[in-house]
Amino acid sequence: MTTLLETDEVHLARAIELAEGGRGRTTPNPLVGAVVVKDETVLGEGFHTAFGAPHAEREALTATGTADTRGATMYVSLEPCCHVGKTPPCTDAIVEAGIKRVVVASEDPSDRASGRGLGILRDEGIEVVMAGGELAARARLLNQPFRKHARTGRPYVLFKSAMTLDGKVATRTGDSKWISGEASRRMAHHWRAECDAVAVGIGTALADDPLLTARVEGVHRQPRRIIFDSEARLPLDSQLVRGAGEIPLTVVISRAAPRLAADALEVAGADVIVATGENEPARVRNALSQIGAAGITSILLEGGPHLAGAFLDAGEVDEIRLFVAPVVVGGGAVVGGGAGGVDHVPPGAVQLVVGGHLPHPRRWTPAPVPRGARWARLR
Ligand code: AOF
Ligand code: ZN
Repeated sequence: MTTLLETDEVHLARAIELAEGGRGRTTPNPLVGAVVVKDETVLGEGFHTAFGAPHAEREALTATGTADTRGATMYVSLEPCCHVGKTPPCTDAIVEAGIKRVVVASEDPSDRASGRGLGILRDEGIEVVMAGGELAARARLLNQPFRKHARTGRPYVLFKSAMTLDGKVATRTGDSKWISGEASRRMAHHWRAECDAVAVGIGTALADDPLLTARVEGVHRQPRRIIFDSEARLPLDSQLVRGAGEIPLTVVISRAAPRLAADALEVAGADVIVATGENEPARVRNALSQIGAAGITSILLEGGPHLAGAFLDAGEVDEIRLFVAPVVVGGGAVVGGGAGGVDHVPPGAVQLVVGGHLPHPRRWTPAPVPRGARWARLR
């Protein structure tokens, strides 16, 4: 790690900002931004716009047009790649362009990267500078799903829930009217579209017959739906199963599930996976490994305190976002709403959304904690 000049920090911060432009379109690949600068003049900027599209480094170099890039510095939010994937190696493009210095905000933990590209650049006589501190933290924070998936093979889990002032939780999913207002509904639907998959337990699926799709303006794709259904009880005529042809559906069952029911779900178009393990947390981890192996890097976990509890026990909740509704439901039960409860958040009422990253022994959430974030300790 080397101390950056103030101008370096400005350009690197810009590269991180540019990376955001690809949000929701690059998965399972990371968000990456790059800037090419020579003699304090920005020659080109770019970011990775979509899965399969050119990498940020190539976009930025293309944007320099006819400018002479020899001797320039490249600022990039993620370590440049040196492999041939959907696109050729960025290290080749950097060398060909005559870049003499590369400033990198975060390392790429995936197997085919992990410093290899940086070594190649150094061998070519290019100065490589790794950022530390807040810029590095910001760059890593951009790509939490990519990073956890690369390190563990399991998807990043974002647990979303809603509760009242007196601690009643919603039984119903994102559309739940009695606890979520319109603003929180819209927000939650955007989160669905930004994740590779949305997961609920069978209890929620049976109670609500949900679609679990992202129904909000500006959405580019639908998440896979994942139902944790140990006994394969998901009805064949549920909306989830009926839509399985258009929007992928995974049903996670256990060995105890009746074979006939599991086969019927598969015939109806669902992907059925059998989670193995001695107890529920072990089965959650096993399911996540299988889901991760299928290329899912992030899951929005919705609905069902039971399922959320199993994920928490498994140590697999990475982030929590919680809507707090300004209503008091009363009554003794933990679960409120529905008959006898309030129907909706009063019009104009302010809803809070609080959240934070959970501490984890194998952190993909870096220190320091960026401004505005808070640790949430649930246990
Ligand atoms: C990106 N965009 O701007 C950078 C990436 O299959 P490919 O060729 O698109 O390669 C994807 C990998 O390349 C990705 O997992 C990451 O390790 C590396 N860098 N990826 O999608 C980019 N710079
Ligand atoms: Zn690349």
